[in-house]
Amino acid sequence: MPAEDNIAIPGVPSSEPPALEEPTSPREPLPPKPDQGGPEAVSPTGSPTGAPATARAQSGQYLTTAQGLRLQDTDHSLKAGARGPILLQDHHLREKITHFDHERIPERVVHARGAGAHGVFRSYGTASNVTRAGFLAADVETPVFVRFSTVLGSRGSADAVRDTRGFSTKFYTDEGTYDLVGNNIPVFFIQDGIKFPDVVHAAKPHPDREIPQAQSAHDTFWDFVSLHTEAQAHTMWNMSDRGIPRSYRTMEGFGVHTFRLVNADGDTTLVKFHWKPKQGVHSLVWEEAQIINGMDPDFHRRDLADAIEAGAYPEWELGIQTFPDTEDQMFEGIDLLDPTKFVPEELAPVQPIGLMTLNANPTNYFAETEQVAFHPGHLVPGIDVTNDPLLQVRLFSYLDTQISRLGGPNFAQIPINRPQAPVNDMLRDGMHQTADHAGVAPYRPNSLDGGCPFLAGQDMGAFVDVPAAVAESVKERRNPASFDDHYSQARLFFRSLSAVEQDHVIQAYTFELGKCYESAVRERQLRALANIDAALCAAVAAGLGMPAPEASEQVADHDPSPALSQVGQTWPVAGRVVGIIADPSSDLSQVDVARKALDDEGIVPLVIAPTGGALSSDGLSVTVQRTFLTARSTEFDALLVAGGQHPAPDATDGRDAKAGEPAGAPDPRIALMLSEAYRHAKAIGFWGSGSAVLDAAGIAHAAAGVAAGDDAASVTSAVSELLAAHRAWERFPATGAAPDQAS
Ligand code: HDE
Repeated sequence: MPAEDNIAIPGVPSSEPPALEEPTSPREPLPPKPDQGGPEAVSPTGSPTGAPATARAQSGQYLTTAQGLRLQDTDHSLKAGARGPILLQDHHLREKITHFDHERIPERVVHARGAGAHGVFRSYGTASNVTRAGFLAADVETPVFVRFSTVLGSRGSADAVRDTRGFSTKFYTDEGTYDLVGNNIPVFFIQDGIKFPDVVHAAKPHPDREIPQAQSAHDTFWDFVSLHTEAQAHTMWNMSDRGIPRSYRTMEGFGVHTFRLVNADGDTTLVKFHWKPKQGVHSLVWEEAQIINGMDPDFHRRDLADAIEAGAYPEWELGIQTFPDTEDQMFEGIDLLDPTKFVPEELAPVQPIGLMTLNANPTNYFAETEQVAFHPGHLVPGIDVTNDPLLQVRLFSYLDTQISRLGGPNFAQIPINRPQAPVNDMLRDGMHQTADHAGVAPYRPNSLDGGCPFLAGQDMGAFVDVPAAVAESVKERRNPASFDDHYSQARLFFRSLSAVEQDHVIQAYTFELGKCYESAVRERQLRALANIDAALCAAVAAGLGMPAPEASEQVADHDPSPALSQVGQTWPVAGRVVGIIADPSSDLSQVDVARKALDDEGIVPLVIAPTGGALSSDGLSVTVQRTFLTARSTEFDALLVAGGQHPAPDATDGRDAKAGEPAGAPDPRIALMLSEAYRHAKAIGFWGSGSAVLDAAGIAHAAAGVAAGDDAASVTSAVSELLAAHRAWERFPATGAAPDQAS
């Protein structure tokens, strides 16, 4: 093994390297990998079992049936002779195939595609004045499981699609499990949950051909959101860079609804929850996202797991915006019960209340990430709901959906869903009951089981519904008038973005509407844009080749919120991925300097060379992680060029179309990689013979975001600085659509 291989590259499949030949000596199952964790070992009713983590999985050295019977053969069915028919008596075959036939469960109707991780939440105690939730008291540590997701796609769909992302957190608190089931966008499509099936039917693939998968760029989606104009604020966020996050690690999270906190004195405060990523908020470029979806549909899932495996634990600060619990539940003219509205941070600052660190990958995707069941109604004392009509419907929906998804009412007993607080619930029997309940009296009051379980008072940690007043009213299907403003916050969001971000929004609308077949749908959406921002509408209309309509409504102007822009700051670089392009002519000592410098900063260095194996010269050897065939620019946040002039042996367009014309030096795939990275505003650094490679790719040495130098150390440090700003947007002039550009 090369000496410098002490730099660990994430992605290792197993906890021990495999032998070349099939192992035949019986031994115990391998332990989980060091980066993996699992649900706490508690009984179905929340009692600690003390069992070691490995006891969760398979045990014993030999293959057995589900009943523990050891088997001698699992490759041949029991047949009437070597060429004869299979016998029905083959109990092992029937058990194996029957179980396989039922391996799949219904995927989530929305948020089917997800990735999960374990972690811990440490509370600062700064929320103790507004909530009596025990896990929010000072310095309390609570285990968490988080599931990130896209909304629209099926379970096997691509990660880097334009979509909202789910951000669900399960806090296993001492007072019962608390779920914060949020999104990466603080506003939602609809104001009343009764429309949820409609918006989802519109956004999912068309029911006749079942296309397009995991996309909003189609007629039914834009038909719905242009008719239900309350959806315009959310779609504006979707069309912004927030719709294509760089990573789950670089997303904000929002509880969306307003919740009601209650403190020890019974005082109530209205709040909105925010997750702020320590890694910063970053996004992909649309072309990059499209390439990723082909090259690596698991991009976000892999990124999360690799970062945790590499020890670059993602962190988010939980924060709250607080509002007085007034009778009208309004704040600065914003209706706090309208989930299509957010409150700008400039009006109500986000106050940090704790830090979440994700530090372990799931041991088994299905057992944990697929079977985890979130529910906005999983509350703890000190956190209560409001009358937001979207939240109210969710309070019904999430329990109900698990019954068909997880096969019955006992899903809370699945290990990942087990509370880590004592459970004594009088719920009995049902499909998949795994608790062996003792006693004869699952009812209250009783005397036969000694009266147990007893009711707790508030002083004993009971959840007590806030006695919130309900105004005298009539039964009716109607929204309050304050829900009528559908455009002012879409405008506020758009006008808060920098010019480069506005350019992306214009392009996203033009792309999505350009994919719609019906011009009536496009035109109707343009009418909505006309009410949001005339310059935006004009730019999109120009791209579509359609006239820009006039605004039809007077829309209130709000002050922009600079906090909404993602650009203009610097962020930590740990967990990013840098590709180092090298070939046999590269100075390997310099390549090694770059690798070590990146590793020291927590950045993952991947060496890209003409062929696999290792590059060796002068007694130095560097392991190759990617070849010119397997690498694509999209995997890297930045590129360092330490060579690449030598075309690989497979650089012929017959073998790899990417290696097409012009053939020769440097390998055309390196030129492609560099030109993509350049277009996607990524940092590029080079030294030595890298200079000729940049020339061949047509990249100016002095271009913005390009770092040149004589040695790897200085170039790597310059690239790391560029990475901290995420992208070199100044490489391209941005026009944006400032309001004064509107005619
Ligand atoms: Fe969900 N949503 N939702 N949703 N939602 C589900 O629950 C639903 C809404 C969100 O990682 C389902 O267990 C209704 C808003 C996330 O397991 C289902 C309404 C927000 C996840 C459901 C909403 C969300 C879900 C599907 C309108 C952001 C993934 C499977 C009233 C605040 C959770 C499941 C995970 C999942 C219903 C609106 C976020 C069907 C009826 C608003 C992150 O119950």
